Amino acid sequence: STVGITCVPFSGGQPKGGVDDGPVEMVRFGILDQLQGMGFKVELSAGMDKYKTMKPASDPPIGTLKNARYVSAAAKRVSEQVREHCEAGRIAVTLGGDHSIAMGTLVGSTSVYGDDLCVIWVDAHTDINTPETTESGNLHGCPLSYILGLCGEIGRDQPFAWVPSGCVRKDRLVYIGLRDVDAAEKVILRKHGIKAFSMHDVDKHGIGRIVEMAMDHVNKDRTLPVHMSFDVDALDPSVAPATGTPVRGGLTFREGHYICEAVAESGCLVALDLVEVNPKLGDPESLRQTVAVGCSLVRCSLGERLL
Ligand code: DIR
Ligand code: MN
Ligand code: MN
Ligand code: MN
Repeated sequence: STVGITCVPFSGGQPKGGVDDGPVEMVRFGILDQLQGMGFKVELSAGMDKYKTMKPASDPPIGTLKNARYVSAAAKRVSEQVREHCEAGRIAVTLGGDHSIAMGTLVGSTSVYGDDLCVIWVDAHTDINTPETTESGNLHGCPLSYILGLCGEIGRDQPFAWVPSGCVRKDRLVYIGLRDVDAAEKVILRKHGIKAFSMHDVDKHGIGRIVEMAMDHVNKDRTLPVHMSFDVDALDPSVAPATGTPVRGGLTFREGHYICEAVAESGCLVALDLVEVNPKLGDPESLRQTVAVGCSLVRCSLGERLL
């Protein structure tokens, strides 16, 4: 089978430079060859450098939102590249870039798989602020509010009018790894009954049980297509230090890999995002370690086995 890779060197959804170098570092580390070595045909989306040139000359804040036009243009292009992969029956793997690009990956995958699509969001954060609730104004903290159709007026306006609001069903989203959720986001989760497993839940039940419960929630019969969006900051900073918003108390190396292995075993994965690797943060060893773990999570999600 074929893997369709989209590299998105984009950092406009948050203030720290460097996360736009994530994809090129993962490619330099050998992710394409590694996937070929696993027996996949690898199809790489063309024109990744174009993302660097999409910044509009003028992009004043919309409410508190920063770089809204830039984020919108990049995410729209991502959605087209991911859609092409999904249409061709490839597993769409998107290498970020900050997590705002998931607005594009999910529009791309749902445009092909419709509202059957299940989303497993692995992250320290919920990324579900609306344009009304975001305190930071950073769009990497907001993609899911657009996708689920939770935004008020500001969100439905330009430049994001191209996002089909509500393209993912609220009962087909599940989180794993949470430990840094804004007060307003907690209200949103509760109000809409969105299933979420925090690090407390991982401690309590163990990662095996958590992944099973997460799958049972969104995909009881294991027949629906799954899109996993993996923010590397879900891992503990001791495992993945080179990321923009590290939070203590995260997933261990094995817990992160277990999630990917279990998703691979389900046979349901149609799309995968690996985001927020920032090679500019930290020393060379932190960088190497984070890029290596990012590549390894991608391989495991695509079925690399220990035995
Ligand atoms: C915070 C942090 N909830 C925000 N979010 C992060 O800016 O909306 N997401 N770091 O990855
Ligand atoms: Mn995060
Ligand atoms: Mn983020
Ligand atoms: Mn995130």
